[in-house]
Amino acid sequence: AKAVKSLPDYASWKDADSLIVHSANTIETKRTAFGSSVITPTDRLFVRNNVTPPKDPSMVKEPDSWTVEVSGVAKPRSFTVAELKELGLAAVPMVLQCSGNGRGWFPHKPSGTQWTVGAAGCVIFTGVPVKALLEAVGGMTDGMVYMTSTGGEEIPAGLDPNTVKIERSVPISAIEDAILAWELNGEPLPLAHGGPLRMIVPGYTGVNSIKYIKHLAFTKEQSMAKIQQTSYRWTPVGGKPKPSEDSIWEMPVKSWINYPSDPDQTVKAGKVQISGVAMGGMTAAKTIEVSVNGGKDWQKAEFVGPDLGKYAWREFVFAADLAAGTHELACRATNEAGDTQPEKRLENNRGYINNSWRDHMVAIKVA
Ligand code: MSS
Repeated sequence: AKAVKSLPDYASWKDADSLIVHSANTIETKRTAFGSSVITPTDRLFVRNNVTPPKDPSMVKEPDSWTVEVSGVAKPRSFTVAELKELGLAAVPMVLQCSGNGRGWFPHKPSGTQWTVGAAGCVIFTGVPVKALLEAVGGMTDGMVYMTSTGGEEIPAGLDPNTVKIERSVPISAIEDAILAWELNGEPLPLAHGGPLRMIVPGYTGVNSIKYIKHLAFTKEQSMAKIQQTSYRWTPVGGKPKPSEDSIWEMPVKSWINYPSDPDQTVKAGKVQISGVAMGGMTAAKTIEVSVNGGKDWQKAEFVGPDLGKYAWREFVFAADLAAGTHELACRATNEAGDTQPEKRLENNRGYINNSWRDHMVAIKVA
Protein backbone atom coordinates (compact mmCIF):
# COMPACT_ATOMS: atom_id res chain seq x y z
CA ALA A 1 0.00 0.00 0.00
CA LYS A 2 1.11 3.55 -0.76
CA ALA A 3 1.99 5.87 2.12
CA VAL A 4 -0.70 8.47 2.73
CA LYS A 5 0.72 11.92 2.05
CA SER A 6 -0.74 15.04 3.60
CA LEU A 7 -2.01 18.09 1.76
CA PRO A 8 0.58 20.73 0.85
CA ASP A 9 0.26 24.16 2.56
CA TYR A 10 -1.27 25.96 -0.42
CA ALA A 11 -4.08 23.36 -0.48
CA SER A 12 -4.37 22.69 3.27
CA TRP A 13 -7.97 23.99 3.19
CA LYS A 14 -9.05 21.06 0.97
CA ASP A 15 -11.11 18.12 2.20
CA ALA A 16 -8.41 15.49 2.74
CA ASP A 17 -10.91 12.60 3.04
CA SER A 18 -12.12 13.24 -0.52
CA LEU A 19 -8.67 13.34 -2.07
CA ILE A 20 -5.70 11.19 -3.01
CA VAL A 21 -2.47 13.13 -2.51
CA HIS A 22 -0.04 11.73 -5.09
CA SER A 23 2.51 14.48 -4.44
CA ALA A 24 2.63 18.14 -3.38
CA ASN A 25 1.74 19.09 -6.95
CA THR A 26 -0.72 16.34 -7.86
CA ILE A 27 -3.92 15.81 -5.88
CA GLU A 28 -6.77 13.64 -7.19
CA THR A 29 -10.48 13.53 -6.29
CA LYS A 30 -11.57 10.08 -5.08
CA ARG A 31 -14.01 8.37 -7.44
CA THR A 32 -16.49 8.07 -4.58
CA ALA A 33 -16.25 11.80 -3.71
CA PHE A 34 -17.70 13.60 -6.74
CA GLY A 35 -21.21 13.75 -5.30
CA SER A 36 -24.19 13.85 -7.65
CA SER A 37 -25.02 17.57 -7.83
CA VAL A 38 -23.10 18.34 -11.06
CA ILE A 39 -20.73 20.92 -9.55
CA THR A 40 -17.59 19.62 -7.88
CA PRO A 41 -17.06 21.42 -4.55
CA THR A 42 -13.84 23.46 -4.67
CA ASP A 43 -12.43 21.73 -1.60
CA ARG A 44 -12.71 18.39 -3.46
CA LEU A 45 -11.41 19.61 -6.82
CA PHE A 46 -8.16 18.07 -8.11
CA VAL A 47 -4.92 20.04 -8.31
CA ARG A 48 -2.15 19.68 -10.84
CA ASN A 49 0.95 21.88 -10.98
CA ASN A 50 3.73 21.20 -13.47
CA VAL A 51 6.16 23.18 -11.33
CA THR A 52 6.09 24.50 -7.76
CA PRO A 53 3.28 27.06 -7.47
CA PRO A 54 4.06 30.66 -6.43
CA LYS A 55 4.86 30.68 -2.71
CA ASP A 56 3.58 34.13 -1.77
CA PRO A 57 0.03 33.74 -0.44
CA SER A 58 -0.38 37.55 -0.41
CA MET A 59 -0.75 37.56 -4.19
CA VAL A 60 -4.36 36.44 -3.82
CA LYS A 61 -5.11 38.80 -0.91
CA GLU A 62 -5.69 41.75 -3.21
CA PRO A 63 -6.67 40.10 -6.46
CA ASP A 64 -7.85 43.36 -8.03
CA SER A 65 -4.31 44.71 -8.22
CA TRP A 66 -2.84 41.71 -10.10
CA THR A 67 -1.78 42.72 -13.60
CA VAL A 68 -1.73 40.93 -16.91
CA GLU A 69 0.08 42.22 -19.98
CA VAL A 70 -1.70 41.92 -23.33
CA SER A 71 0.27 41.89 -26.59
CA GLY A 72 -0.14 40.98 -30.24
CA VAL A 73 -3.03 43.45 -30.39
CA ALA A 74 -3.58 46.92 -31.91
CA LYS A 75 -3.11 48.68 -28.55
CA PRO A 76 -0.87 46.54 -26.31
CA ARG A 77 -1.10 47.39 -22.62
CA SER A 78 -1.48 45.85 -19.22
CA PHE A 79 -4.69 45.50 -17.24
CA THR A 80 -5.33 45.09 -13.54
CA VAL A 81 -8.02 42.62 -12.54
CA ALA A 82 -10.07 45.63 -11.39
CA GLU A 83 -9.89 47.03 -14.93
CA LEU A 84 -10.80 43.68 -16.45
CA LYS A 85 -13.91 43.61 -14.29
CA GLU A 86 -15.17 46.73 -16.13
CA LEU A 87 -14.96 45.06 -19.54
CA GLY A 88 -17.45 42.23 -19.31
CA LEU A 89 -18.69 39.26 -17.33
CA ALA A 90 -19.32 35.63 -18.18
CA ALA A 91 -19.84 32.54 -16.02
CA VAL A 92 -18.77 29.28 -17.65
CA PRO A 93 -19.82 25.90 -16.22
CA MET A 94 -17.26 23.41 -17.51
CA VAL A 95 -15.25 20.30 -17.02
CA LEU A 96 -11.68 21.03 -15.95
CA GLN A 97 -9.74 17.87 -16.72
CA CYS A 98 -6.03 17.09 -16.81
CA SER A 99 -4.69 15.80 -20.12
CA GLY A 100 -3.35 12.79 -18.21
CA ASN A 101 -6.61 11.83 -16.47
CA GLY A 102 -6.92 8.04 -16.96
CA ARG A 103 -3.17 7.59 -17.44
CA GLY A 104 -3.17 4.91 -14.75
CA TRP A 105 -4.73 2.43 -17.21
CA PHE A 106 -2.15 2.66 -19.98
CA PRO A 107 -0.38 -0.72 -20.01
CA HIS A 108 3.04 0.70 -20.91
CA LYS A 109 3.06 2.69 -17.62
CA PRO A 110 3.77 6.18 -18.99
CA SER A 111 5.73 8.47 -16.69
CA GLY A 112 3.61 11.00 -14.83
CA THR A 113 0.86 10.81 -12.23
CA GLN A 114 -1.15 7.58 -12.38
CA TRP A 115 -4.54 9.31 -12.31
CA THR A 116 -7.66 7.21 -12.78
CA VAL A 117 -10.81 9.39 -12.97
CA GLY A 118 -10.16 12.10 -10.40
CA ALA A 119 -8.01 14.61 -12.28
CA ALA A 120 -11.27 16.21 -13.35
CA GLY A 121 -14.16 18.20 -11.97
CA CYS A 122 -17.13 20.22 -13.18
CA VAL A 123 -16.93 23.80 -11.91
CA ILE A 124 -18.08 27.33 -12.73
CA PHE A 125 -15.42 29.88 -13.61
CA THR A 126 -16.40 33.55 -13.79
CA GLY A 127 -14.45 36.31 -15.52
CA VAL A 128 -14.19 38.49 -18.59
CA PRO A 129 -14.63 37.04 -22.10
CA VAL A 130 -11.37 37.24 -24.05
CA LYS A 131 -13.47 38.67 -26.91
CA ALA A 132 -14.48 41.64 -24.73
CA LEU A 133 -10.85 42.21 -23.80
CA LEU A 134 -9.86 42.10 -27.46
CA GLU A 135 -12.44 44.77 -28.24
CA ALA A 136 -10.90 47.02 -25.61
CA VAL A 137 -7.45 46.76 -27.22
CA GLY A 138 -8.57 47.28 -30.81
CA GLY A 139 -8.43 43.61 -31.83
CA MET A 140 -5.55 41.30 -32.71
CA THR A 141 -2.69 42.27 -34.96
CA ASP A 142 -3.17 40.83 -38.47
CA GLY A 143 -2.00 37.29 -39.07
CA MET A 144 -2.13 35.96 -35.52
CA VAL A 145 -2.88 32.24 -35.29
CA TYR A 146 -2.54 31.36 -31.59
CA MET A 147 -3.54 32.66 -28.20
CA THR A 148 -0.56 32.21 -25.88
CA SER A 149 -0.81 32.45 -22.07
CA THR A 150 2.10 32.62 -19.63
CA GLY A 151 1.91 31.53 -15.99
CA GLY A 152 3.13 33.72 -13.14
CA GLU A 153 5.61 31.28 -11.62
CA GLU A 154 9.04 32.71 -10.98
CA ILE A 155 11.76 31.33 -13.23
CA PRO A 156 14.71 30.19 -11.08
CA ALA A 157 17.89 32.13 -11.93
CA GLY A 158 20.32 30.37 -14.24
CA LEU A 159 17.73 28.23 -15.99
CA ASP A 160 16.72 28.57 -19.63
CA PRO A 161 13.18 29.95 -19.20
CA ASN A 162 11.87 27.75 -22.02
CA THR A 163 12.68 24.62 -20.05
CA VAL A 164 10.52 25.58 -17.05
CA LYS A 165 8.13 28.30 -18.18
CA ILE A 166 4.44 27.33 -18.07
CA GLU A 167 3.25 28.81 -21.32
CA ARG A 168 0.67 27.31 -23.70
CA SER A 169 -0.64 28.29 -27.09
CA VAL A 170 -4.09 27.33 -28.35
CA PRO A 171 -5.64 28.00 -31.78
CA ILE A 172 -7.36 31.39 -31.93
CA SER A 173 -10.68 29.64 -32.55
CA ALA A 174 -10.60 29.01 -28.77
CA ILE A 175 -11.10 32.76 -28.22
CA GLU A 176 -14.80 32.26 -28.88
CA ASP A 177 -15.53 30.90 -25.38
CA ALA A 178 -12.32 31.63 -23.45
CA ILE A 179 -12.39 33.85 -20.37
CA LEU A 180 -9.90 35.36 -17.95
CA ALA A 181 -11.32 34.16 -14.64
CA TRP A 182 -11.07 35.52 -11.09
CA GLU A 183 -13.84 33.47 -9.50
CA LEU A 184 -14.42 29.72 -9.01
CA ASN A 185 -17.75 28.30 -7.80
CA GLY A 186 -18.80 31.69 -6.42
CA GLU A 187 -15.63 32.43 -4.48
CA PRO A 188 -12.47 34.39 -5.31
CA LEU A 189 -10.15 32.09 -7.29
CA PRO A 190 -7.75 30.45 -4.81
CA LEU A 191 -4.03 30.31 -5.56
CA ALA A 192 -4.23 26.52 -5.86
CA HIS A 193 -6.50 26.93 -8.88
CA GLY A 194 -4.71 29.87 -10.47
CA GLY A 195 -5.78 32.95 -8.53
CA PRO A 196 -5.77 35.90 -8.78
CA LEU A 197 -6.37 35.47 -12.53
CA ARG A 198 -6.49 32.46 -14.81
CA MET A 199 -6.93 31.75 -18.50
CA ILE A 200 -9.85 29.37 -19.01
CA VAL A 201 -10.21 27.54 -22.33
CA PRO A 202 -13.48 25.58 -22.11
CA GLY A 203 -13.46 22.20 -23.87
CA TYR A 204 -9.65 21.99 -23.84
CA THR A 205 -7.60 19.86 -21.43
CA GLY A 206 -6.45 21.46 -18.17
CA VAL A 207 -2.91 22.30 -19.22
CA ASN A 208 -4.26 24.89 -21.65
CA SER A 209 -5.92 26.87 -18.85
CA ILE A 210 -2.93 28.77 -17.47
CA LYS A 211 -2.97 29.75 -13.80
CA TYR A 212 -1.83 33.10 -12.34
CA ILE A 213 -1.62 34.45 -15.87
CA LYS A 214 0.93 37.25 -16.31
CA HIS A 215 0.96 37.63 -20.07
CA LEU A 216 -1.65 37.05 -22.76
CA ALA A 217 -0.24 37.23 -26.28
CA PHE A 218 -1.74 36.73 -29.70
CA THR A 219 1.04 35.13 -31.69
CA LYS A 220 1.99 33.80 -35.12
CA GLU A 221 3.86 30.82 -33.68
CA GLN A 222 3.26 28.39 -30.85
CA SER A 223 5.16 29.04 -27.62
CA MET A 224 8.81 27.93 -27.62
CA ALA A 225 8.40 26.61 -24.06
CA LYS A 226 9.13 22.91 -23.62
CA ILE A 227 5.61 22.36 -22.23
CA GLN A 228 4.33 23.43 -25.67
CA GLN A 229 7.02 22.14 -28.02
CA THR A 230 7.63 18.60 -26.85
CA SER A 231 5.30 17.89 -23.92
CA TYR A 232 1.55 17.38 -24.42
CA ARG A 233 1.92 15.96 -27.93
CA TRP A 234 0.34 12.90 -29.56
CA THR A 235 3.61 10.96 -29.52
CA PRO A 236 3.57 7.21 -30.37
CA VAL A 237 4.48 4.82 -27.54
CA GLY A 238 8.26 4.74 -27.20
CA GLY A 239 8.65 7.68 -29.59
CA LYS A 240 10.56 10.89 -29.08
CA PRO A 241 8.12 13.85 -28.90
CA LYS A 242 8.19 16.20 -31.89
CA PRO A 243 6.68 19.69 -32.28
CA SER A 244 5.18 18.48 -35.58
CA GLU A 245 2.88 16.07 -33.73
CA ASP A 246 -0.59 17.34 -32.81
CA SER A 247 -0.76 19.21 -29.53
CA ILE A 248 -3.08 18.03 -26.73
CA TRP A 249 -5.89 20.57 -27.00
CA GLU A 250 -9.55 19.59 -27.34
CA MET A 251 -11.16 17.00 -25.06
CA PRO A 252 -13.15 14.08 -26.49
CA VAL A 253 -16.45 12.58 -25.31
CA LYS A 254 -16.10 10.64 -22.05
CA SER A 255 -18.03 9.25 -19.08
CA TRP A 256 -17.56 7.10 -16.02
CA ILE A 257 -19.57 5.54 -13.22
CA ASN A 258 -19.07 6.95 -9.72
CA TYR A 259 -21.59 4.81 -7.85
CA PRO A 260 -21.09 2.00 -7.22
CA SER A 261 -17.36 2.19 -7.83
CA ASP A 262 -15.73 1.22 -4.55
CA PRO A 263 -14.14 -2.22 -5.09
CA ASP A 264 -14.01 -2.79 -1.32
CA GLN A 265 -17.73 -2.25 -0.92
CA THR A 266 -20.39 -4.96 -1.30
CA VAL A 267 -23.63 -3.71 -2.82
CA LYS A 268 -26.96 -5.14 -1.66
CA ALA A 269 -28.64 -7.36 -4.29
CA GLY A 270 -31.78 -5.97 -5.91
CA LYS A 271 -32.43 -2.42 -7.14
CA VAL A 272 -29.20 -0.44 -7.58
CA GLN A 273 -29.13 3.16 -8.84
CA ILE A 274 -25.97 3.25 -10.95
CA SER A 275 -24.81 6.85 -11.39
CA GLY A 276 -21.97 8.78 -12.92
CA VAL A 277 -20.96 11.65 -15.15
CA ALA A 278 -20.90 12.13 -18.92
CA MET A 279 -19.21 14.93 -20.87
CA GLY A 280 -19.18 15.68 -24.57
CA GLY A 281 -15.86 17.49 -25.00
CA MET A 282 -16.40 20.29 -27.52
CA THR A 283 -20.14 19.60 -27.88
CA ALA A 284 -22.73 18.59 -25.29
CA ALA A 285 -23.16 15.01 -24.12
CA LYS A 286 -26.28 13.76 -25.92
CA THR A 287 -26.87 10.19 -24.77
CA ILE A 288 -25.45 7.80 -22.21
CA GLU A 289 -25.65 4.02 -22.12
CA VAL A 290 -24.89 1.61 -19.32
CA SER A 291 -23.84 -2.04 -19.41
CA VAL A 292 -24.04 -4.36 -16.42
CA ASN A 293 -22.27 -7.23 -18.18
CA GLY A 294 -18.88 -5.86 -19.17
CA GLY A 295 -20.01 -4.17 -22.37
CA LYS A 296 -21.89 -7.08 -23.98
CA ASP A 297 -25.30 -5.39 -23.79
CA TRP A 298 -26.06 -1.69 -23.50
CA GLN A 299 -29.15 0.16 -22.31
CA LYS A 300 -29.98 3.85 -22.28
CA ALA A 301 -29.51 5.67 -18.97
CA GLU A 302 -31.19 8.95 -17.93
CA PHE A 303 -29.57 12.32 -17.42
CA VAL A 304 -30.53 13.84 -14.07
CA GLY A 305 -29.97 17.29 -12.57
CA PRO A 306 -29.39 20.58 -14.34
CA ASP A 307 -28.02 20.91 -17.87
CA LEU A 308 -25.33 23.57 -17.50
CA GLY A 309 -24.39 23.72 -21.16
CA LYS A 310 -22.07 22.02 -23.58
CA TYR A 311 -18.85 22.29 -21.59
CA ALA A 312 -20.29 20.93 -18.32
CA TRP A 313 -20.80 17.28 -17.53
CA ARG A 314 -24.21 15.73 -16.95
CA GLU A 315 -25.06 13.45 -14.08
CA PHE A 316 -26.76 10.24 -15.16
CA VAL A 317 -28.58 7.38 -13.46
CA PHE A 318 -29.50 3.84 -14.49
CA ALA A 319 -31.85 1.75 -12.37
CA ALA A 320 -30.46 -1.78 -12.45
CA ASP A 321 -31.62 -4.98 -10.83
CA LEU A 322 -28.49 -6.83 -9.77
CA ALA A 323 -28.39 -10.42 -8.57
CA ALA A 324 -25.71 -11.67 -6.17
CA GLY A 325 -22.32 -12.08 -7.80
CA THR A 326 -19.73 -9.89 -9.48
CA HIS A 327 -20.87 -7.42 -12.13
CA GLU A 328 -18.79 -5.42 -14.56
CA LEU A 329 -20.41 -2.00 -14.88
CA ALA A 330 -19.57 0.18 -17.86
CA CYS A 331 -20.93 3.35 -19.43
CA ARG A 332 -20.54 4.91 -22.85
CA ALA A 333 -21.42 8.49 -23.85
CA THR A 334 -22.22 9.99 -27.26
CA ASN A 335 -21.96 13.74 -27.92
CA GLU A 336 -23.93 16.13 -30.15
CA ALA A 337 -21.27 15.75 -32.86
CA GLY A 338 -22.11 12.03 -33.02
CA ASP A 339 -18.87 10.79 -31.46
CA THR A 340 -19.26 7.77 -29.19
CA GLN A 341 -16.75 6.91 -26.51
CA PRO A 342 -14.49 4.16 -27.89
CA GLU A 343 -13.83 0.80 -26.27
CA LYS A 344 -10.07 1.26 -26.55
CA ARG A 345 -7.84 4.14 -25.53
CA LEU A 346 -5.74 5.85 -28.20
CA GLU A 347 -2.26 4.69 -27.29
CA ASN A 348 0.30 7.46 -26.87
CA ASN A 349 3.61 7.78 -25.11
CA ARG A 350 2.69 9.99 -22.16
CA GLY A 351 -0.76 8.51 -21.57
CA TYR A 352 -2.93 11.49 -22.47
CA ILE A 353 -6.68 11.69 -23.16
CA ASN A 354 -7.86 8.25 -22.08
CA ASN A 355 -11.58 7.99 -22.89
CA SER A 356 -11.80 4.19 -23.26
CA TRP A 357 -15.05 2.90 -21.75
CA ARG A 358 -13.41 -0.46 -21.02
CA ASP A 359 -10.65 1.12 -18.93
CA HIS A 360 -13.23 3.02 -16.88
CA MET A 361 -15.34 -0.09 -16.18
CA VAL A 362 -15.78 -1.18 -12.52
CA ALA A 363 -16.16 -4.70 -11.13
CA ILE A 364 -18.71 -4.68 -8.31
CA LYS A 365 -19.50 -7.30 -5.69
CA VAL A 366 -23.21 -7.80 -5.06
CA ALA A 367 -24.56 -9.97 -2.23
N1 MSS B 1 -0.84 26.85 -15.01
C1 MSS B 1 0.32 27.19 -14.44
N2 MSS B 1 0.67 28.51 -14.37
N3 MSS B 1 1.17 26.26 -13.93
C2 MSS B 1 0.86 24.91 -14.03
O1 MSS B 1 1.67 24.10 -13.58
N4 MSS B 1 -0.71 23.22 -14.80
C3 MSS B 1 -1.75 22.93 -15.78
C4 MSS B 1 -2.91 23.93 -15.71
N5 MSS B 1 -2.43 25.29 -15.65
C5 MSS B 1 -0.35 24.53 -14.65
C6 MSS B 1 -1.21 25.56 -15.10
C7 MSS B 1 -2.30 21.56 -15.74
S1 MSS B 1 -1.39 20.34 -16.49
C8 MSS B 1 -3.55 21.30 -15.28
S2 MSS B 1 -4.26 19.76 -15.49
C9 MSS B 1 -4.41 22.38 -14.69
O2 MSS B 1 -3.69 23.61 -14.57
C10 MSS B 1 -4.88 21.93 -13.33
O3 MSS B 1 -5.69 22.90 -12.77
P1 MSS B 1 -6.12 22.83 -11.21
O4 MSS B 1 -6.84 24.08 -10.95
O5 MSS B 1 -7.07 21.62 -11.08
O6 MSS B 1 -4.89 22.56 -10.40
MO1 MSS B 1 -2.84 18.65 -16.78
O7 MSS B 1 -3.37 18.73 -18.48
